[in-house]
Amino acid sequence: PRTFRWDDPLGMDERLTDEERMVRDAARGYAREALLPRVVEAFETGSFDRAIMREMGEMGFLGAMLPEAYGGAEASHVAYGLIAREIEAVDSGYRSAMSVQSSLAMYPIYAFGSDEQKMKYLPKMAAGELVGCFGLTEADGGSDPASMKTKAVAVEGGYRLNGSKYWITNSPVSDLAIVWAKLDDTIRGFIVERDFAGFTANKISDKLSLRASITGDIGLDDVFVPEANILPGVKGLRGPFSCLNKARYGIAWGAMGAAEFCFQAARDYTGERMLFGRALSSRQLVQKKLADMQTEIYLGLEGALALGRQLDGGAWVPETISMMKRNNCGKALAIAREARDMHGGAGITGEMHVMRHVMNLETVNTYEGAHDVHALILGRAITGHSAF
Ligand code: TGC
Ligand code: FAD
Repeated sequence: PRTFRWDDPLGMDERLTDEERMVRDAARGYAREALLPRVVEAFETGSFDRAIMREMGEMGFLGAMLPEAYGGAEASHVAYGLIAREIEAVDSGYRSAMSVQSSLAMYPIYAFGSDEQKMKYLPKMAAGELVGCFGLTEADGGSDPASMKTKAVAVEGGYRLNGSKYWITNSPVSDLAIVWAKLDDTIRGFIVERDFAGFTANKISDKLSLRASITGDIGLDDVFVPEANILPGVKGLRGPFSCLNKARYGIAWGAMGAAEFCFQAARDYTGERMLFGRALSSRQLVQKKLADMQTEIYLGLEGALALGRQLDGGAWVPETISMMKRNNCGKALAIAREARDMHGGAGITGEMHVMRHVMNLETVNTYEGAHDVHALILGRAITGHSAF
């Protein structure tokens, strides 16, 4: 029999393709060499380095699943998940930047855009030259995006947009926003460029979580959007939800990447920490915690892998995505908190990175459908009753 690997107990590594392993290793190298050294300061100062988008573009991490003709790498869903896992092992905010660009800004243009829109925006977005954001949430809407108030009215040559969005990742540094608005009571997607008159995007500064990611609002004051910038291929909530399917799937991998970092940090720390004459890791209580963490992480990753293979095969349903997003985010948050505790006081320092993961995962558990909202999506599928 082969030896038990504590950091790959179910032998996932050998079930990846050569190409997936290659992508994973490239993402791991970039994340550890280029992102880890700058994250502590970025988190402390609450600043996002726009250069990261270019770097990720050069690495092929933006819109990685899209065809080469649009600057993509034609990567599998599994490869996309592996990238998310490695980047989020450093910081959920950096994974946010990657997943918003790929799944929430590029994907809708690819899936629902015209040929002209695809050629105009996607290659530059894949290179990180243009940054996009996704405006669905409104201050009064949150979990209930169907209640959105942002409106589009047809005018000569295009549309006039009025309204506002809140909690929008990357909006203050974006060159374009995918804005979802009601046109005659039907939700439609619009590509709104930053320099369209009446468009504003201000940073939300009072954030104790995801500080290395920039979050803002979007203001739309009578913004004229030309006909060429409406997404022609979709009507209704299916549009934004199709993008969320991709992003939520990536988060299921990413959150486990953050949890894995915390688990490994707790293992290393308790292995070195000498108390009462022995290493902390020689204690039963500590070992049980490590075993619980390990079990949840590698089961969660197996679930993400199974889902990724379904997405790659084309036979999948959104409820499975809800299950994996919910499970992996909730478990990752619990694991990060436990790892923080096992580090004692050292666990609250920036240097150990664990407390930062705890704070970030609070957001990850809430955005892209809050933990309980995904429970209600599953509850509806189990019982046939909508309890929203
Ligand atoms: P409901 O009646 O369930 O559905 C309305 C229409 O949408 C279709 N649909 C989907 N289509 C594709 N994929 C899915 N997952 C879909 N879910 C629903 C559905 O078939 C229907 O189509 P049609 O043609 O029949 O009209 O809609 P509801 O209003 O009852 O909504 C239910 C609920 C609560 C599940 C939904 O509103 C929800 O998921 N709320 C959570 C909101 C959310 O996730 N917001 C995310 C904002 S973006 C974000 O957080 C980015 S953070 C990124 C980062 O920084 O990484
Ligand atoms: P609410 O909807 O007010 O929920 C509050 C609580 O009520 C939650 O615990 C929820 O689970 C619970 N709840 C809600 N409905 C029910 C119910 N029916 N029954 C029982 N409990 C319920 N949005 C975008 O569009 N684009 C982005 O790029 C983006 N980035 C974000 C970045 C950050 C840092 C954050 C914090 C959010 C971001 N969001 C973005 C918004 C995010 O998707 C919302 O925060 C999320 O959907 C929850 O909405 P809310 O914050 O208004 O909470």
